[in-house]
Amino acid sequence: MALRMMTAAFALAAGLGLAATGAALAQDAAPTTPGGKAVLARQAHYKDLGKAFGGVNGELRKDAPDKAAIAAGATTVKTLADGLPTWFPKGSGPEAGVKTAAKPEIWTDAAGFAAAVAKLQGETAKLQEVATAGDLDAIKAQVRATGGACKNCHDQYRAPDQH
Ligand code: ASC
Repeated sequence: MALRMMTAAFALAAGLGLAATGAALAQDAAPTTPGGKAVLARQAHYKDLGKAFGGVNGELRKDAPDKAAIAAGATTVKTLADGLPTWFPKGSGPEAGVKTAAKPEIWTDAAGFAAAVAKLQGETAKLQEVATAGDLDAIKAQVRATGGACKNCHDQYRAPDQH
């Protein structure tokens, strides 16, 4: 029950994240600076990440989850998480002139951010492993751990009013 509520909350968070991204894209002129372009690229990557993670959560809520779809989604999540450090080039913070929830602390506390990203990467690697193995209880537990790593980073490095 608690897990169901949590996965529903994650899916809701993912949906809200997509809506926020779409609004940001719609209201800003296309950026021309490298920093501004990096913000938009980053938002597209997070949209893909949220979609893949939300897809895994969606399968887990079904009576007969599609394990192949879960494994494929988990692989996408893991691959995106591995690339995440490249999504934050210097100049793609609030100074980019494009609406972004990325806090300056990502760059001023680079070691702390790197640690939070490493935590996510560790959890997503485990998620891919258990998803490939196919034990649904293990997958659900690891989805929770992965969501915790998402939240850990958001709590510290994402502006709270930009969900
Ligand atoms: C999601 C999503 C997030 C995380 C976060 C975990 O599905 O889009 O940002 O989970 O809500 O707390």
